[in-house]
Amino acid sequence: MVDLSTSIAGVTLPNLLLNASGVNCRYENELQQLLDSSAGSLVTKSATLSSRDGNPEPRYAPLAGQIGSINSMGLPNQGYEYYLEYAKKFDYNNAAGKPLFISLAGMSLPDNKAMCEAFRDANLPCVLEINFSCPNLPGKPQLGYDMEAMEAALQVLAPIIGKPFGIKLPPYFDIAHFDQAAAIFNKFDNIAYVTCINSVGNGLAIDWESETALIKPKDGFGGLGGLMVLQTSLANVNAFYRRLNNGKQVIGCGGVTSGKEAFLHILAGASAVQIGTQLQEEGTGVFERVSKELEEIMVAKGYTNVEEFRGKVKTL
Ligand code: RRO
Repeated sequence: MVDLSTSIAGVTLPNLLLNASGVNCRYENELQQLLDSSAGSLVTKSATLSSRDGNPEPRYAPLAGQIGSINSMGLPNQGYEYYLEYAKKFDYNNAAGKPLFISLAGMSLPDNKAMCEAFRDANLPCVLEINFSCPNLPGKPQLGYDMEAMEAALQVLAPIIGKPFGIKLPPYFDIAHFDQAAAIFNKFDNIAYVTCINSVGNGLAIDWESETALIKPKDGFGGLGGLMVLQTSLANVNAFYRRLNNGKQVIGCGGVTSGKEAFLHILAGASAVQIGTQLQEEGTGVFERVSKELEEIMVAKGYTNVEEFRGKVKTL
């Protein structure tokens, strides 16, 4: 049989598939569904200092033809204390061996600082993933597109977190931006991984019959995910895989609907693979199906573990 296990930021995942933050992970019962599934780990909904209801509905829509989704959720979450309490009672010795990732998305640097301090003080074995890339807050540009502000934030947060952590990045579309962002991340020893990518920000989906935007917030503008962003995701995974040093890893996210796309993410350099839109559409059974499909591809190609082909995409 083949081995789908992986290690990231000092924790071992029995299976390299997990949810994308934001999907099926706002409430404890949803997190339990992930624990009960074949996912190898779970990451919580990005948390803010105080709980938020998020943007008005409809705020998520799948797109016709199964090409992906658009969302402008607006960071609905229970507030970081809810996820801190969850992390405190989480069974880190669970029989499946699944580690816990906690996503934080403060509305300001002081908010991020306060949340990181609270998690540091709790001294738990969960891994923090700092989200620098929410595209859906009216009036708030993404930190991930402001290199100076992102570096300044990391200078404050990385020492507070102290131990290995990850950051969730927006997609970049220019080689100079890959270079600049990677040069910043390489300055921080305890950045263990980057997750590429968050949704492709500010698309507009319109129903041609009703001539109406599919979602309500921001005049219909929202982040794109799913199959239509696969190649952008693969490029970002590979760009950072090639540029990051000192063992920094990449988690792939974007466009995974089957074992084939999971395989492509690993070939591009991903150490783990998150599933967002397809999880939203299919439910937590997606993990068993995609794991099985990935295993079948590996068997057919003669691979027994993911290290054998990670990052080994061939170029012409
Ligand atoms: O809640 C959201 O609107 C949201 C977030 Br925080 C994010 O990081 N990515 C996304 O597509 N939606």
